[in-house]
Amino acid sequence: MNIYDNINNSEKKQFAVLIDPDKNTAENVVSTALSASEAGVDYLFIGGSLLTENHLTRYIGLIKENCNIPVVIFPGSISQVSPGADAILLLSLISGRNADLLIGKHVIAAPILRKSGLEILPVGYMLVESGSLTTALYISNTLPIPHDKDDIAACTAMAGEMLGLKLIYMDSGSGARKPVSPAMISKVKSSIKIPLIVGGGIRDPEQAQQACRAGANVVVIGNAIEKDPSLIQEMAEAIAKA
Ligand code: 1GP
Repeated sequence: MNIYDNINNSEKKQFAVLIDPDKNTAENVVSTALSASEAGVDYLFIGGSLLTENHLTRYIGLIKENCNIPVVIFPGSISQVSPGADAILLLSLISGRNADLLIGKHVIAAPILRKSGLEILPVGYMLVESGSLTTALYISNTLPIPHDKDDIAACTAMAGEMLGLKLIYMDSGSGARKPVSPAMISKVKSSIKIPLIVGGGIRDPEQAQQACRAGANVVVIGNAIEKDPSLIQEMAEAIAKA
């Protein structure tokens, strides 16, 4: 399956569950894969800004053994390339001005990615200020887009699209106090033609639905589901109805 085409051509809103390999046991990963499958989750994203354990490849294998949902690596570093997945988000951190995360790491990763056989999804990744210093911000050593500066977000996304990136991902950061505002999502969506992924700090089905209605094509939820796995079903229903 070509994942980009699947995102780009989907007429319905899509739901990605994020699995942080450091925060899950093997048992959790299996049960998340099973309940995601039952709930009709579209993608399982896996990765983290900072991984201290070496579970990534094993957990991808476990997911593959237990469900047919496409697995997309959401890498925090170039060590998170694992050929067992279906695709990888090649993130260029366009909200920041850290040259290494705009292009430097990509140069080093390119030959590894080419050999991996993974589908490469080129993403304009935008961190949005969320009320606290998230791991992604600290590790990336960048300034986020201010929460209420919708114009900056729209111009950044437009520039990413003009540079040829195929997706925009607006992220408040994992466990963010507040998700990206519907106003910002809608401003960005109306400024671009490429699909929009939104995540970070979405805790309840209403917020997921608001993000979709504002223009997100794919909503990503990690923390809330780690804390309460029964939310998968509710979130999936809310996103499907959006
Ligand atoms: C973080 O967008 C993802 O990069 C998901 O965030 O864990 O807060 O849902 P949460």
